[in-house]
Amino acid sequence: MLKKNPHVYVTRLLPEIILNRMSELFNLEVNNSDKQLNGDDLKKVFNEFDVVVPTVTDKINTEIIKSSGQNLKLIANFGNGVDHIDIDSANKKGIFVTNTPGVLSEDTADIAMALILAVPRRLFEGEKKIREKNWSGWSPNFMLGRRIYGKKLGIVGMGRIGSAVARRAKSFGLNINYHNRNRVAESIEKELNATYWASLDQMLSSMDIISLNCPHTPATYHLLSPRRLKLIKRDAYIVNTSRGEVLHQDTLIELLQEKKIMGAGLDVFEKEPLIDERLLNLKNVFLLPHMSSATLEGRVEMGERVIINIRTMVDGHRPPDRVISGTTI
Ligand code: 8YV
Repeated sequence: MLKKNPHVYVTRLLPEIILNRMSELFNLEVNNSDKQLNGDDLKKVFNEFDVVVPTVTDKINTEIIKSSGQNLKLIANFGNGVDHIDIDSANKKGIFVTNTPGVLSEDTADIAMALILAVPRRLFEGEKKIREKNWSGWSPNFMLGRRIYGKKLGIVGMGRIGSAVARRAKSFGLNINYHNRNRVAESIEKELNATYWASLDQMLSSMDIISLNCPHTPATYHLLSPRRLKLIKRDAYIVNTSRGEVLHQDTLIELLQEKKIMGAGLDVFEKEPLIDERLLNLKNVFLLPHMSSATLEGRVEMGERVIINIRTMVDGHRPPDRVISGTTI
């Protein structure tokens, strides 16, 4: 149970409308510098406050959880993925963890779809030619990409975001395939005309485009391992809007360099915000700075979910978006 006017700490600047609402409802403190907090800062915050609202940039490991004081009851994450939070340690200490599911699925799926279109059609290379004043005019063999229509798309992780990608991709004439922990309902398979692959290996080796849409959990860390990445067809593309850790980045880079995978669209990376220099030198990759859920509407809705989770707990109920432990795909 949380006290009526909980002392809430928000680790990054959120949309103003959300911070204003929060300050009406709670005894609020915000990291107005908007700079990522270091371990010591986090320990201090965890020790002092009743509720902490972190984001993906806060690494909340066992040590941080251990430093939490008697008052800390809730880690109300601003974001869907919770791989930066040691949920088991939190739960053991009786601290609830919540996230903001659902509200960023469509925005994330838009960017996944944009990458699915942009990489095979070489949009970024074309734009670069113009910007660099390097375009000498049309010719039949200029900037040839690969057709999207009719290609096989393999979705790894058919949750909310994966299904939203599938709906978009279907309308672009892609053939939908998926691998997931559980097979989705028959009605959804029918609606999406989707084929389920129990074997991820088999799916990977047959697809033209692969989209990663599963959460990062211990079970999905390097799910696309070096061995699995090598199963992918030479003329296939990979799009990742989930987490960098879901694929073995080093191997992906090597395969791209050796032209054993045709191209990649990456919105997430291992060790963000560091970008491996080798990626910058590759022509066949399109890189985005973890922005797939970055819409004003999405951020406001994420903030609203955070408020609902805190308020529900203040009212003595279980917060609706409680996360018990990392799930697998
Ligand atoms: C968010 C994300 O922007 O919600 C997620 O899991 O990856 C992002 O799109 C970020 O998590 C905010 O904390």
